[in-house]
Amino acid sequence: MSETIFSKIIRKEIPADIVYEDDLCLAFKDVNPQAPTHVLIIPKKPIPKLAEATDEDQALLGHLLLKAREIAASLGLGDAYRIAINNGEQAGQTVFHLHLHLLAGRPFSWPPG
Ligand code: DGP
Repeated sequence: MSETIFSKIIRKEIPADIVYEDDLCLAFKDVNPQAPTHVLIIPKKPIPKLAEATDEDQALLGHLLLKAREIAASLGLGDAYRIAINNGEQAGQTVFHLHLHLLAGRPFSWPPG
């Protein structure tokens, strides 16, 4: 697994606006927000992308989603938010450390661009 900027954020080697942390995951504000609220939720385990997660990661993946729910509630987002995962370059992934985007605070169109 190659090192990414997110590994450095996990190790606190570079700063980030952290909104939640536990043993398994870290959530911080996206440096290039695409909505008034834009938080990234990442596993501390460096899985490059969803396609490379394994059955062993089942509990971890569930943890990320449930934490996204909790973080959304703690930020007062109500039920108006979007969770997105970009998998692979052609789908818009630029940082190859699995992350959930939690976006809120504006209308979202469907399908996404
Ligand atoms: P994606 O395109 O799905 O791989 O999303 C990567 C996101 O990561 C993108 O929205 C910008 C964000 N990002 C990249 N580098 C940094 C950083 O150093 N700090 C923070 N907070 N966010 C970053």
